[in-house]
Amino acid sequence: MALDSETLSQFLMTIRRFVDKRLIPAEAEVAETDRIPADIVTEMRDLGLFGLSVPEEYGGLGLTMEEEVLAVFELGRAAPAFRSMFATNVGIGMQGIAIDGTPEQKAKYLPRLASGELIGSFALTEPDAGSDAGSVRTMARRDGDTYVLNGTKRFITNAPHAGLFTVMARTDSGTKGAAGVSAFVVERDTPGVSTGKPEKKMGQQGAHVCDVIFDDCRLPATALIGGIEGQGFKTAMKVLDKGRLHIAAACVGLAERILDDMLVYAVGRKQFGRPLADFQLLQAMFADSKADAYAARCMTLDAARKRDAGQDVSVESSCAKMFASESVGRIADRNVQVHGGNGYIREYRAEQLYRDARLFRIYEGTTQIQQIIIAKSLTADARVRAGF
Ligand code: COS
Repeated sequence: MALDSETLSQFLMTIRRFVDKRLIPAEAEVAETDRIPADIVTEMRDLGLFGLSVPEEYGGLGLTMEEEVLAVFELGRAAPAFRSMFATNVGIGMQGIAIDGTPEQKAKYLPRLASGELIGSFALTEPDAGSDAGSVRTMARRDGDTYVLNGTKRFITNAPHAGLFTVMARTDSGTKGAAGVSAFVVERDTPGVSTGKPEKKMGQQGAHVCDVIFDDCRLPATALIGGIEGQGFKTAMKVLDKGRLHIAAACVGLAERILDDMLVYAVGRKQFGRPLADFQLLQAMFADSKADAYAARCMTLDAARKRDAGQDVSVESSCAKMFASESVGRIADRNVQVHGGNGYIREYRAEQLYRDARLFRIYEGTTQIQQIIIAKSLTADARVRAGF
């Protein structure tokens, strides 16, 4: 349910204060220790961040997509590792259940995901199935009232902390591609589930990814999301349609933060006897960055409103994710440039945010996958219009 405007603006102000007073000051420590302090995680839980989009009847805040992106514009201003802590619960780690789960699955898991007591992870990618998500090899073999799961999932965000996985696995070995894939909820303590060593990454220290291995892991038949086989790929795509809007919003928040950092540095730092901000070559970078961030904000909000209105936003979601992630990459790069030599030095945040932003163009679908989704839809419509 949509919040009234005063409650919404108070909520957004509370998040902004939390980001400015708690998250941004802790960035250096998190980057250094690769760990988000426990008291910050507790504060995130108290603010309801783990349940932003979980329906109110299941204990979440029940935000609309528009409200969620407004909240994530604020949260995205801090280094992305903080958002990652709760974002799999808000997004891909929970949405499979929220969108396609049975009433029993929703009642069993959503309240604990909303409170942050349970961390949810989305397990789609495999060593040989990244962009080609329909080619997953993890098998779920039906055996009486159970399924037996075998396979390895790769780069699973928050897997080291997860208590629950949404797992896409093949239930029909005879059907190649998307149609043979089903989605399951798998509890961490199920015998046969294990996780690998957290990967050493280029950026986003404090957010953890690792392999998840299923070795003769026996699940009750009730673990099949929605209770219908062969729907798992579609569930994953619906989850990603929403997830990509969330990522676009995170990119907008970070883009606006980096532009602020760039400007503050440029008005303070002098060269040739004048502040950097006086130089027109740098002013062009500020202007391009503002236009990039503003366009990404408008596109993300528009797509979110369309989703709230019940429209299919697969194309808009891909446009927003592609544009916002590419634009935050450009802005992060300009920020390093404006900082000059200091931009390459750890003490300044410019180099960290540059590395952190790089992932946005890759996960939840690379820029090239977004291009394919957009172009496929456009050409299909054109064929219909042109009668081909
Ligand atoms: N919502 C609902 N259903 C969808 C859908 C969506 N957004 N997108 C596709 N589908 C359906 C299609 O309608 C089709 O259904 P039918 O077989 O009933 O016609 C089915 O799913 C297969 O779709 P398609 O043929 O388009 O699948 P492809 O194998 O060609 O894959 C891409 C399409 C490339 C878009 C998909 O594999 C993808 O998104 N890959 C990237 C995965 C990704 O983001 N990975 C990151 C890891 S997750 S953090």
